[in-house]
Amino acid sequence: MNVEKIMSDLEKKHPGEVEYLQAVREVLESIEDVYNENPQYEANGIIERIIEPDRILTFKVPWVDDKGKVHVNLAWRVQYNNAIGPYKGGIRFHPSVNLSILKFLGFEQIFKNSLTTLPMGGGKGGSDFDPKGKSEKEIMRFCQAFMWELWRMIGPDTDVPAGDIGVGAKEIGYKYGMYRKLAQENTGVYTGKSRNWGGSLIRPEATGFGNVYFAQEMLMTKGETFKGKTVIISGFGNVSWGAALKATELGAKVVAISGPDGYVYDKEGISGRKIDYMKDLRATNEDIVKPYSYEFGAEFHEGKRVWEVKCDIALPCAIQNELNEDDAKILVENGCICVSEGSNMGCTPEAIEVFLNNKILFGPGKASNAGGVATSGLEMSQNAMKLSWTREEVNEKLHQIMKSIHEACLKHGTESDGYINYVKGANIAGFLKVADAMVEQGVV
Ligand code: NDP
Ligand code: 2IT
Repeated sequence: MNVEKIMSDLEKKHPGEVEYLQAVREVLESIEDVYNENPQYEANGIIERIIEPDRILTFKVPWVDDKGKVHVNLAWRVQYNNAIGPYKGGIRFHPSVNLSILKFLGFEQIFKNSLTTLPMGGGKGGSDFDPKGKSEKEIMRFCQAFMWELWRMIGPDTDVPAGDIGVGAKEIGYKYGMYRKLAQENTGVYTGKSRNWGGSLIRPEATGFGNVYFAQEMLMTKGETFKGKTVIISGFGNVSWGAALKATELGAKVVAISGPDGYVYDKEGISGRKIDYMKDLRATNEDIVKPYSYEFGAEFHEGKRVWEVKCDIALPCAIQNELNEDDAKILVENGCICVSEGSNMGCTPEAIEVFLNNKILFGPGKASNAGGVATSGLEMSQNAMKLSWTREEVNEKLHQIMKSIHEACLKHGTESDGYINYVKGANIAGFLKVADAMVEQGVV
């Protein structure tokens, strides 16, 4: 495999799709050796077939605001690869959403879903709709209009969407309601559903819990635990909330969370009621973290980056490329021993290089944040069986899955000096299962 040649051809075909190209390059660089050692992959054109999505649906979403004004947003569903199961992946509503971002997310999702041990293919979707400042009714009308188009493409055994940034339980409710009406069926086509109509316990917490479980496994390779550690987290949404909850439960002290407006530093630790408050803050749809500082008398650092706070463990849980090379250097200088991504591609390639060069523990999102989609997979199983598992059962299964993902990373990512390169490990383990399935099923 000639990575540079593949990348330069891809850049010509998809100019300007920077996030997509970044995600593909990282995977290709990791799997190059394994690919070359297995000629059946080249013979079956696996790279050419895996880097392009199976299909992309692009559609417009016309909707009417509370004042009667008509708006039109763009939306997409990227069905990337279904070699090991139905297309599976979240829907993101954010003004920055474009095809490059959805392709990067869909591509990552193939390998992440493969790592979960469950039969799920990769997909992603979303719209450039901005939920910030929208009323409840506007959000409902937008979700309904979005589903009006998307429902044709999805189904419990073809493509199963879920949430992501800007799409939580409320939006999933509105979308599922419209799907049910149009498709005239009540199946498990969406995950992240409410408990009363087919949702799984633990799904809201799953990404954050899974990230902490994964970090816990990484720490154990160094004889460390969360107990007594200082933790910083970016974001204050669903993923950050779950991570704060579990890290605190394991005896760590979470001292900072952040928003696009800056970060909050709470030296007493963000625990108990303060963690619940994160959900209220996100629910305001204003996307600012500052009010936490009035509510609990903590410091607010306007426009500052949370990575400057001294910590043992850092959990990026907001958005792609949110932690750059300079941030990584500051973290390492401040003695940080572990970085585990809740966000997808949260760290830039340069930041990852700093972590790997300094041989600190680094968990890449496709391994460390796989707990969200893994629990979606468990929700699909419960829906198919028409029953629901207890909180303990789901949590135990999630914990086991995160341990097995960690094992897979160890198997494929341990270097000759004993350092575990989790980026390489996750990419290789995720790739092999899908590539083998594609070989076994022929060129389709
Ligand atoms: P959030 O509700 O937390 O939204 C993330 C927010 O990050 C955006 O609204 C964005 O704000 C904000 N942001 C941008 N820059 C910063 C910053 N410097 N500090 C803090 N926030 C910032 O979303 P989720 O909790 O659902 O998702 C968080 C991440 O986790 C995403 O990367 C997502 O892809 C990933 N993830 C989510 C899963 C899930 O099940 N929900 C599963 C696996 C991964 P603005 O709008 O102003 O740009
Ligand atoms: O990035 C992700 O893994 C998600 N947003 C969750 C996907 C899912 O189908 O649960």
